[in-house]
Amino acid sequence: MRFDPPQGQQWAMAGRRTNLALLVLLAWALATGALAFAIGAGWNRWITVAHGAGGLGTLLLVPWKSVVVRRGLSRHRPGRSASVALALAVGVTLLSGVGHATGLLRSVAGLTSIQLHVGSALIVVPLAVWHVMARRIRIRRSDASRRALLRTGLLAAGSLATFGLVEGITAAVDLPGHRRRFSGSYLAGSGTPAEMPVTQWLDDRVPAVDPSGWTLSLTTDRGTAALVSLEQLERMSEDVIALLDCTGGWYAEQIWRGVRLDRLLAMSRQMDQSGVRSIRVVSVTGYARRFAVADAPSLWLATRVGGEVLSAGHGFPARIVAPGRRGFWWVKWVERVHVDATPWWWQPPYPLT
Ligand SMILES: Nc1nc2c(c(=O)[nH]1)N[C@H]1C(S)=C(S)[C@@H](COP(=O)(O)O)O[C@H]1N2
Ligand SMILES: [Mo]
Repeated sequence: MRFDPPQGQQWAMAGRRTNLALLVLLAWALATGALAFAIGAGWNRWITVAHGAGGLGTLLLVPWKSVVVRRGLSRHRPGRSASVALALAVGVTLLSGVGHATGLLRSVAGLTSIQLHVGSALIVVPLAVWHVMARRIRIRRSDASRRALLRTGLLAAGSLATFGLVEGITAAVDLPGHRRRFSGSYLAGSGTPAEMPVTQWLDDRVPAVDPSGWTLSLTTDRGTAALVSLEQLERMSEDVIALLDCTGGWYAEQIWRGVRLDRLLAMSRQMDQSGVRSIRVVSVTGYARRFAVADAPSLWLATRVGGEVLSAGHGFPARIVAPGRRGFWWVKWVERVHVDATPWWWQPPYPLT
């Protein structure tokens, strides 16, 4: 004869599974979201699909989670307000994510929906860590059973279907979100640099660079290898059509004019050495990114866009043009190019300022 556990215990088990599934979905959304910011290539489409499905999947669990929440609230445990804050932050993250994806909500109170999305997600992380510590989920052998696998498969299929539904509606009603790039970004000022947004990664400010006092320093660990004037740069420049795709959620293609980095390095024999592994491009403001030396032939130091000298906001006098990379690689207001033996990946995955 089968033994049926009493109602309460059955619910406790369902609750435990719901919590575990939510935790996995949150971790999944966080990982895919971070990855989507890192990738500029076309296969980023699959990451954004995985990200959207993971996020929307949490909605499928709301009926079960609401039972868990009701039971939890009735027990008056400490940390209740932190749990409510977590729920709110998750809600804001979901709303702003869907708002951006559909185009129904592009900005709130001076913040773009992406800024809101990332900001609230970063609030979710510590709260979720606390929540899991305070309300421990015990992992059981049965979590890896065939039944559990089946449930996981159902949740994954349901999440993808929900994502497909949102995408389908967006397309059918022709919401703005239908005309986004694979990265999820919206078109903004292609071919018209003046209409392209001026964006900083975090807290950088547009500096006023005096062209008469500006020279580009090419440096190695042993010191300055060469100084390059703006006129010299201009003389070595060529046109390159490249698309800037900001993680803030917009993109634009422009005709840039700049010097290819491998040709720039070739100006000094000290720069072009065999032990050199990476190129660190440093802004007047201190903002910097490191590139693999092997990538130098597909990177440019640009002085012009759309035939005109760069505006202050867009990086005057010189900025990196990095086709196929997300916007935060396109260092503006460059004053120094440094080469050394450090591997390119020896840097935070995203800028810290
Ligand atoms: N020095 C510096 N360069 C920077 C940034 C920054 O904050 N500081 N932001 C980057 C980011 S996130 C983007 S999307 C592009 C935006 O370029 P734009 O302002 O010319 O559109 O610049 C990049 N270069
Ligand atoms: Mo950006």
